[in-house]
Amino acid sequence: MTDNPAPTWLPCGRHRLDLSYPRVMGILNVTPDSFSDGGRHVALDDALRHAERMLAEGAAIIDVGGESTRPGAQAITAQQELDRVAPVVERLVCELDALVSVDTSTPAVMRQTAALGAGMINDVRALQREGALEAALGTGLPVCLMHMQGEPQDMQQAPRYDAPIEEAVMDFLETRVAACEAAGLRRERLLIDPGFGFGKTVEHNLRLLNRMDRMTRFDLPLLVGLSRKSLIGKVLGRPVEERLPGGLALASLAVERGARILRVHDVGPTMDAVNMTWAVLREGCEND
Ligand code: 9MG
Repeated sequence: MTDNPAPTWLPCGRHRLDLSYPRVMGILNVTPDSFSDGGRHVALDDALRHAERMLAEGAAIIDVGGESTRPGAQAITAQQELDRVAPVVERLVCELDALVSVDTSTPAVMRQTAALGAGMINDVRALQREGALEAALGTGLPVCLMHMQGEPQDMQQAPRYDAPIEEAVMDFLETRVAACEAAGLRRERLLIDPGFGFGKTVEHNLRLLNRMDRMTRFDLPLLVGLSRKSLIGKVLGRPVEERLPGGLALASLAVERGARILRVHDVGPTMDAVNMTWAVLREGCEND
């Protein structure tokens, strides 16, 4: 799709992210109804401590989200989202000097968190909300464009596609990358994500991961989120708190299929899985 190889360094505000090897992004949900950490990190100090631990365990990025995107989640206002996210971003940047990604589709949140020092935008709606493209462009930050069919409220109601899932996802991402470039967003600032669990059945998710190596044709960094997702629950019959081993298997496979950023809840164990997988793929070890 392009003659340019995927960039090795991603400029993220004051940070430069080395993507010559796979990196881990720690999830920091600041939603009262988060599906996996059930609002435990809503208190600011708790959120900071949790982020500090993820950084100590090796996370390169902290992804802060104030709007739940779990199936069935209800929409919130821009002000509610800002009230949840902005104080956390500010403290992560000032106190921990963290590379913060903001999980948002809301233009005002993109603008204001960028002004507070956020280094990346993670948009599950791939900048399709009104004003989002312009807002992202104005920040100068890299943006992760994710595939989602439908909206969180209804996306899991019998999702179906007219084309094989990997083709549908790649067509969508190609269109969004082209729209971003046409609006002036530089390709070097874009990342792509197939959006596991977003408007997809278990079969869609399994097939998409198995064929994900095809997405490296974009020559854009590939970000994936598989941690604790219902796909693991459905295949293995595990509740959310017992999905780590399944998630590590998927993380390892994702790296083998070309993922460069893994968005996860359990940073320490994922670092081991990723580093072990990477050592095999490159037949070497940093500690030699
Ligand atoms: C916010 N969020 C939840 N799941 C996600 C996923 O799989 N990818 C990205 N980029 N963001 C996600």
